[in-house]
Amino acid sequence: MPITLVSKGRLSSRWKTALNELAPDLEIRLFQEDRNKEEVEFVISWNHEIGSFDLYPNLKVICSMGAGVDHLFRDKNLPADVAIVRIVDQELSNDMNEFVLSLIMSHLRGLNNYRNNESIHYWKPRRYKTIKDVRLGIMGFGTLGQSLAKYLLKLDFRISGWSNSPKTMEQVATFYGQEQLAPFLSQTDILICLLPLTETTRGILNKQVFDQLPKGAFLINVGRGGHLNEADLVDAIEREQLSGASLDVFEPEPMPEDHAFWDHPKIHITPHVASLTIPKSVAPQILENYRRMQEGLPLLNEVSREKGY
Ligand code: NDP
Ligand code: OXD
Repeated sequence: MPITLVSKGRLSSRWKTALNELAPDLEIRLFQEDRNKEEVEFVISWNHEIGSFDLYPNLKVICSMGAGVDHLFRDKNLPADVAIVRIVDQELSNDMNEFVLSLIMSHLRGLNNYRNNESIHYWKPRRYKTIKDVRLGIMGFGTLGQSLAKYLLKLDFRISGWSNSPKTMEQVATFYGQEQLAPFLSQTDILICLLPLTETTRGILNKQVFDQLPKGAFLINVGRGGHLNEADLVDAIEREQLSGASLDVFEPEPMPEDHAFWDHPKIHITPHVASLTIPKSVAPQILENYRRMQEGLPLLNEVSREKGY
């Protein structure tokens, strides 16, 4: 039975190669060339055209090409009895850890500011902060959030995490639920968003949240663009409630060329590159799920439809 890649924007050929290296006899199709869709029970997808899955009458599993599944839940017609699985991968966590560390250090040492000064040939040394001067708050203390905390603890950062349900991690102050959001925020100098985008978390990075952070706090958003209320961010920076932000994710992506953030001196932009799934690294878990589907076994990394992540 074939697997079909239903993807806009992720290089299908790399996925096909990675899967066929481990399973040379498995037929991997591309959506555009898939003539016999009734033969397909398992698809791998990223940013599909809404309605694409309606064409697969025998679909059993949709596998996200990434950790996030909000791109799938955009589709209000997802077949009801189809299981949704996502990527959980050490390489993905490692890359996220390194990326967030570089954003934190860039903020502490004022590198974005020097980049702005460089463009106008302006020599202006400033005081900088170090690791011991700040407290990090990781919003979304799941696979990536916890991995990040463990990584940063080794560098002696002070860390707290906020999630839906209670968590414990040595040397980390953990908070959960709406009631513990305020105490979490009040002791966070650098807020790192690693939440999934759901109906509950959409727009969560807003004035109310910013105003509960200590004055001059910094925002790092590597979750999703839909988490951020953009006008509230600009306003919080203007009021100096926030000292700035590093944003990796946007809604929509790509961010439009005329978007005001491009020229904002205190907003640092990267084009959704915090951590990119490496097909070769995740091919084994995808093939394992394909086998489990065929044998009617429980799937790995299955997403809750109810929670939306
Ligand atoms: P997980 O599902 O493992 O973790 C999500 C965490 O968010 C959990 O701790 C969960 O709580 C918490 N959470 C969810 N909803 C709420 C809520 N309403 N209130 C409080 N906490 C909540 O996901 P991952 O860590 O694997 O990935 C997180 C996100 O990172 C992805 O969904 C994606 O958007 C983003 N991402 C971005 C990348 C990039 O390149 N920029 C790359 C990869 C991922 P609980 O544990 O209690 O359920
Ligand atoms: C992901 C992403 O969710 O790339 O994996 O953002």
